[in-house]
Amino acid sequence: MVTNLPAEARAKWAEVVAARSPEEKIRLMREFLSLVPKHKGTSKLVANIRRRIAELERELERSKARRKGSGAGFAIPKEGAGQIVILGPPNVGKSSLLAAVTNAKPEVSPLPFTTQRPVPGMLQYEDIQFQLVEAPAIVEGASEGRMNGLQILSLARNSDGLMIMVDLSEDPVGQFYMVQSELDKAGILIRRPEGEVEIIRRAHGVGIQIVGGGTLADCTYEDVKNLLESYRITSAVLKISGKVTLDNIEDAIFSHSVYKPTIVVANKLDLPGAKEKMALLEGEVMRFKIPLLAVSCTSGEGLKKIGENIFRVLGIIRVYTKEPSSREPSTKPLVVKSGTSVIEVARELHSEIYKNFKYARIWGPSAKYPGERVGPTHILEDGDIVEIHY
Ligand SMILES: Nc1nc2c(ncn2[C@@H]2O[C@H](COP(=O)(O)OP(=O)(O)OP(=O)(O)O)[C@@H](O)[C@H]2O)c(=O)[nH]1
Ligand SMILES: [Mg+2]
Repeated sequence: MVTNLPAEARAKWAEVVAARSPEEKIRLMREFLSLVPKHKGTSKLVANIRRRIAELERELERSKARRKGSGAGFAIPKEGAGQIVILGPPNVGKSSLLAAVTNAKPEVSPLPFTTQRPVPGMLQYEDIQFQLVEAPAIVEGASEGRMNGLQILSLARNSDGLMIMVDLSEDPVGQFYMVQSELDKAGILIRRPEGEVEIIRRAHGVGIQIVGGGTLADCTYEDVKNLLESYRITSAVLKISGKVTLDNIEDAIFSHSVYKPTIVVANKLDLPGAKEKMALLEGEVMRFKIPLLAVSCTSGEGLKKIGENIFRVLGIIRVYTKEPSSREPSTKPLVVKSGTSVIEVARELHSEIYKNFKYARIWGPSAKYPGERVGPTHILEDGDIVEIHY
């Protein structure tokens, strides 16, 4: 890990963060690299910074090209209860799946690289919808910019979750690891890390605040404060979850790694030999502790389970709000993160309801009995009906 960087390097990093233009950032990152001693302990950091310099340089080139009028970004506006980006090598059946489970009508063809731009479609799951977005095929070297790789990876970075798709008539294990390693090189993790850290820098005056449900595993608040100060970060909010180490925090200063809830879908289960390959794939995907589904877009087998798996991996719940004066709750649920409390729902609804909150009545899975009266910190569950009194 990156501990024990010389003080000049830490100070230089503060300049990198403060830099206004990409050109200046690139120059300062190069200067930063020249101040980092090169050994095993810093090799990950050095690789990370080099990648970001390369990314910035490519971004600069792209924005120059855009000004000349060629090519646009891949961003798709989000809709529904979550945006899931479908990632996979050419020809695995991404368009076939999108056509089978959503309202979209993408082109399906035996030729590789048929889909050239992202295609969105809505998937109905019970009373909510997810937005699936088929990304153009991803290839080895995407994280270095091959075949629109950077745009595809930024689509993935901005999503709520990912579906990695592989082909059971090819080498599904190799395909899975190819996609996983390109994501990893782009700082996108598909396995939930033990501790998650997000550093939100604030202009002045908040000091170092630690928020979120996590705990510090091997350090005290003072240690964190001293570490951040050595990088001249004196005003920031740290959102932590899980068990967070000092190393995790130092990593978060440099890299903007993100975790994306992910499911793996193995397609073409109808073809010969698919079941044997599925068994091999299971052994590998298991190590990431993420769901794996076998499907066939041709026969339809397994497709029904997709909605439920997305729902579970996103870690969301549906809450139905009800006015005290009315008999029926809303038919459209409010979709919130699991672990959400009654007062957080009040805040989502209206600032008046939040400010004047008195108590709530609950029906459903989290209620001890129908109409249980609860306070602001009561944690809700999927399917709860909430009646807020204020
Ligand atoms: N046997 C079989 N063939 C399938 C299945 N799903 C898709 N295919 C075929 O696989 C080929 C590629 O399908 P597409 O859906 O276009 O694949 P894609 O991943 O969108 O491909 P690109 O957009 O080019 O990356 C087509 O010939 C499909 O008919 C399946 O479940 N079983
Ligand atoms: Mg396609």
